[in-house]
Amino acid sequence: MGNVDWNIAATAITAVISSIVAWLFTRHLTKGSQATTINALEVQLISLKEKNVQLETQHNLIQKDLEKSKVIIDQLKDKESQLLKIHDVLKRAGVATTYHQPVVLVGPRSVGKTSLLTQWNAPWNHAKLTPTTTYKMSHVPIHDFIDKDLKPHFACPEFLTQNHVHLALKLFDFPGELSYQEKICEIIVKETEQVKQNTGKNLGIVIVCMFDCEEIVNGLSSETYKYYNGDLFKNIRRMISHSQVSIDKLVIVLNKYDNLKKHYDKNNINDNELLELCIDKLEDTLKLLHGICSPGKVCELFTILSREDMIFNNQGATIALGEVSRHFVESFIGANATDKIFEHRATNVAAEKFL
Ligand SMILES: Nc1nc2c(ncn2[C@@H]2O[C@H](COP(=O)(O)OP(=O)(O)OP(=O)(O)O)[C@@H](O)[C@H]2O)c(=O)[nH]1
Ligand SMILES: [Mg+2]
Repeated sequence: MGNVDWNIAATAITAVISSIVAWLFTRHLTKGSQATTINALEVQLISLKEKNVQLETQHNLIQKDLEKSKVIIDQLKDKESQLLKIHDVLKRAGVATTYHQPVVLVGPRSVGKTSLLTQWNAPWNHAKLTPTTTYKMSHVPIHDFIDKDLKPHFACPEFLTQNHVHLALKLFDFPGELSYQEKICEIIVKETEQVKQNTGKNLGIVIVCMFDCEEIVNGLSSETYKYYNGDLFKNIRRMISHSQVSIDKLVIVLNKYDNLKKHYDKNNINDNELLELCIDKLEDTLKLLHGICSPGKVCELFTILSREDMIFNNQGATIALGEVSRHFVESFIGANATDKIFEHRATNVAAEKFL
């Protein structure tokens, strides 16, 4: 019994000692791993502290940027309200577009080309005229209207606004000398191209052929015949066949009617008869213009354009203006509205000479 107990006690003691040794060993091991963990945590802590410092620095920078952004936002808000005001003004102001009908005044010396131009663009100018020495271009306003389609504003293209359309003549006056006919041809070609391009319409040139109609009394002067027999009209015909020019209207202006009338005062002949007589007498010269446009585009009228006694004596300048403008204005606002603006028409007796 005593032996058995001792064995049990020895076994128990051995187990207890083993457990103690194991516990001590484990404890030793645990202490080692805890130290490692602590070290790792300390390293992490240091790095987190560094990160914290970095984040704080970043935070401060962002804070500063935010302050700056707030200032910029306030400035942009001011700008926005300014722009809205400008938009409002632009919307009400609209844009203006000007289109020009090119018109050339041709004829020999002293028939009254510059007199017609002056009555159209500066009728208040009564100064004495001198022969034209070089060609000159002037603008003559003919009609303004507001387009039914809105147009992008040039200052802010996404903004559609009212389009105020101005229609005007681009009027060319030349010295009445043969040598200038080459220049006239050059201008006709250039202007035909430009009017089509600028308007996007199938438009052309208007030619005003001027005559001193008193010449029919004694037969046309050789200067007049030579002028209309010059290269100008031959070249125009050639250029038309090459589609380089197109003529929308030919207005025959029989100027100095006051002088002509004096010769027929006693003959009891009315204006229409006198006009037919003139066209007959001009037949040979008008034949030189044959083919530059269709008969339907030809018209003629008497004018008195002298500056003396201008208010009471003048005749025809307004009708002539209507005739040079009519086709052009019609292409923008239609025939009915155009007829209301240019009520009076010239006659087209000369058309038969163009058949
Ligand atoms: N009696 C009369 N004189 C006119 C009339 N029209 C113009 N004149 C005069 O004729 C002269 C010549 O007129 P202009 O207009 O200079 O003639 P133009 O065709 O321009 O002449 P150039 O420039 O030399 O080619 C001027 O003295 C005008 O006052 C008219 O209807 N009747
Ligand atoms: Mg002149």
